[in-house]
Amino acid sequence: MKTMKALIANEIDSIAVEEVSIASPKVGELRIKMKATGICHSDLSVINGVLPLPLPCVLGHEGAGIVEELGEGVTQFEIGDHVVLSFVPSCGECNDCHHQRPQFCTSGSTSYGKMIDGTSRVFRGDEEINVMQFLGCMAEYAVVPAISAVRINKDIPLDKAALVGCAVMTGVGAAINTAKITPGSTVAVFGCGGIGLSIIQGARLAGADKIIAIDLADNKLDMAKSFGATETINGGSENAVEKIHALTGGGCDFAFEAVGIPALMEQTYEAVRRGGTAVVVGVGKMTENMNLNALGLSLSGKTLKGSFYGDANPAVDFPKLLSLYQNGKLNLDDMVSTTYSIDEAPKAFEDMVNNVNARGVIVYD
Ligand code: CXF
Ligand code: ZN
Repeated sequence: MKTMKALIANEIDSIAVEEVSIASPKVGELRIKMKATGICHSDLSVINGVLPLPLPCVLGHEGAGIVEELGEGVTQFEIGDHVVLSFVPSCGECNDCHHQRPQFCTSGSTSYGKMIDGTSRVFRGDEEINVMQFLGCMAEYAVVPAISAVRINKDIPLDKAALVGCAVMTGVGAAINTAKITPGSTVAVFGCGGIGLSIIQGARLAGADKIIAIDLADNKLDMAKSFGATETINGGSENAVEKIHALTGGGCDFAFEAVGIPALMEQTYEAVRRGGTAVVVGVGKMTENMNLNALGLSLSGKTLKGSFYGDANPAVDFPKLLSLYQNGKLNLDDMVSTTYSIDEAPKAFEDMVNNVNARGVIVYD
């Protein structure tokens, strides 16, 4: 057992940085010395109950660190390897993994909040603490399934690399893998958080001609421009759908929803031209539904798609994104707008709610 600080959601709307214990890795697991953890809206969704996870739970699902201990049977990693963590363990053996859909691997589906074998590694006294997405990496250490880790080059700064574990993979992947944006396309992105900004970067990489960013916060729209948006719309003071139609001559080719709000999902669908593609990336509430006109879907010939984890194969796509970063094509430096210590994690969440950052990142010694 090792003691460590971790950010724990104890009950709905109640978080605390606490000292807890973490056990050694078991068969097929790794202990990671965390170096950086991004703060994501999905962590907030666990805190406020939108994502119903068993509590108490160590938050964190977007992280990077260094392998410090190998569990029995682990041969694919060495101590000292640098890794980015994937929030879906991909076993490589199930039906979905065999069909190039590792983002839908079900290896952990019966042990949510625990490790894949259904037991915990994190303890507060005798009490078992859950972890988010088999990671719980908003902590000084994390014990994770080896199939949740992807080795990366040691010369990549880990605070930048961490973002590839969620926001950047989800966003760039939605643009490139899910929507398959083609050069010269017109694109609209609703919501300019870490995922929306990454969709904008993905659209830029795919050669989109117009990239229209929509948000309620003007500082987010300024950030959107710096990552590649060519026009911006403040959805609080303008009718976004009308303006997108005006800017694109009747609707854009691709539109993305990156917030998780049904009304915005509907606007995303309305924003695309006939035959265009609307992609929902935002994670909404289980209790809410979006409305589609029953006549319109067929007559408009539009495609409506969901996108989970950027339709990624983490083992292949994480290194690709990091190579784009190293070659100056993907801007991760400006995505990390503020770093915090683990003790400052509650402040980092406040800043996220107040739209302060492109991404806030917790860094560890
Ligand atoms: C989420 C999706 C639901 C599980 C946690 C991660 N994606 C992005 O934050
Ligand atoms: Zn996330």
